[in-house]
Amino acid sequence: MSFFDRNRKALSQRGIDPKRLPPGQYFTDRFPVLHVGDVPKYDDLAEWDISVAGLVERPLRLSWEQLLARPSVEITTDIHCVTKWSKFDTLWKGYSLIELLNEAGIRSDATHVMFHCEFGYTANLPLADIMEPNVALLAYEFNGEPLEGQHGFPLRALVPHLYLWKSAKWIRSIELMAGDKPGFWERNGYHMYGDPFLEQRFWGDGS
Ligand SMILES: Nc1nc2c(c(=O)[nH]1)N[C@H]1C(S)=C(S)[C@@H](COP(=O)(O)O)O[C@H]1N2
Ligand SMILES: [Mo]
Repeated sequence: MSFFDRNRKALSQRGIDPKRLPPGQYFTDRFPVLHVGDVPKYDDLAEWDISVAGLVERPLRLSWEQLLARPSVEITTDIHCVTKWSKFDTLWKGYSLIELLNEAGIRSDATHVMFHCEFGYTANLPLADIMEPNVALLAYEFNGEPLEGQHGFPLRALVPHLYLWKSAKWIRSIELMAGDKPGFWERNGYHMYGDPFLEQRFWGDGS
């Protein structure tokens, strides 16, 4: 039996439905760290802000304090990385992404969003994917603790139904766009959408 088969079997023994593990994935209790480039350092979050730009009625900029003052939501969810690890029942706290976009007023011609992060990392996804409340967060806590620097402190996107490269760490701006555009990994061989259950890892993988 292969590593992947043994791993999937171990899931049932833990009482977790193996259907929750997408094809080609293994589960882990660790929380691997993956990114390109450096981890940004913030001496003073008074300098930090998050903005909403592009096809919105009222471009918007919030300070760290303003973001924290808004009602938070918590979600427990499974996460799936294209490098084949998945993690079950992770707990995140943050601000509902769609609430922030609605506050800015989504224009009717907007169809996609682009996340913009420190050092130029970007990730794209359809707006339709995040219209429901609490499917995507701007997360600042993981398992009850502030995000660690390497996992995105102070703020990361969390879009758990897509491969984790879409969950952009160190996010600073969200751009509303008419039509889709590739982000960092999407320009470098990864799938434009990235559904883990359809194994949309790379360009040309099934839709
Ligand atoms: N800003 C930024 N966000 C990023 C990345 C990155 O390189 N830069 N890598 C992505 C990828 S490929 C993955 S798998 C996840 C990993 O998140 P983790 O390090 O918290 O496990 O972050 C995503 N978010
Ligand atoms: Mo990744």
